Amino acid sequence: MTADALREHGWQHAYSGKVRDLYEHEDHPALMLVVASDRVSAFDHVLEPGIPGKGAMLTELSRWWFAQLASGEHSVANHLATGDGLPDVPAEVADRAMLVRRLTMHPVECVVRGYLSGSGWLEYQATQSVCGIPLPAGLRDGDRLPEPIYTPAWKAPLGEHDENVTFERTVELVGAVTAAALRDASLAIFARASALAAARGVILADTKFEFGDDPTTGALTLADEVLTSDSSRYWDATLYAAGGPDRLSSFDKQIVRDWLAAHWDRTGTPPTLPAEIVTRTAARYRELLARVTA
Ligand code: PZK
Repeated sequence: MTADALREHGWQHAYSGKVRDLYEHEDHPALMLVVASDRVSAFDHVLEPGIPGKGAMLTELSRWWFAQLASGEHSVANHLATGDGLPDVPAEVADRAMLVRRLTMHPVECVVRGYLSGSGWLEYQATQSVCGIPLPAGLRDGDRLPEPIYTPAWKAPLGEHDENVTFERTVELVGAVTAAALRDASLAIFARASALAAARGVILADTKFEFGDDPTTGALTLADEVLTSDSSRYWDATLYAAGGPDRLSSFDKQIVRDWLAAHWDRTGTPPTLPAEIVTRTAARYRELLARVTA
């Protein structure tokens, strides 16, 4: 139904990620439509059923962050399309779709970490460094870093896992000027966003940005989704400070992950999520949105 509605409005499917879909318009080659679904993935599988409202909530959070970051002192350009003569977005996807300008994307995932967790924690345990950045000894999972670090990843072809790389490798991939611009913009945005989140009782542990160049102006432009719980790790500041076993429980699909880990041996097709898990997960997304945008 959704694909039909989009096609009737001239939108052709371009490609799909695990949880989002990208469309092109026959009459507007300079634009794209990013449509967030209610799909949720964990342990590399897309699960059934979806989380009602997830696509709309994450889209609302992205839009809110784009607006915050576009205003003020260190404003950053973003890919949202505005103005006259734009094509219709079907009402049925409007709340989970972003109409964007087509950019020349840089093949670098711009990850910033203020805390050590996830793949950074794994790499640290093996090397005491992350993406070539040496770190102090004795850090534990979830510890705050002395200062936020830029830990880029190379965007692997669709379906493959992104690969952590050194800053020097990004210089080879995109050139020295762009590599430095990506790093500096990422660290600046992270500083702004984490301060704002902290004021609302939420720790922004890490996040991933994607940038492209605007083909008309050449300006470095923030793309993709931004600072959502799919692209970021958010923790509850109160739980973190209390130091209990749930102190690193993410404001995302943590409930789904925990349930799956207890009910699935990770072979074959994952089981269907119970209604209670779906409801609690939706509530968690809702709470993050309410807190951050309060
Ligand atoms: C673009 N993606 C990732 C997002 C998917 C895949 N403004 C832009 N211009 C050109 N390309 C992209 C964007 C953006 N955003 C983003 N891949 C290309 C992606 C959503 C669904 F399947």
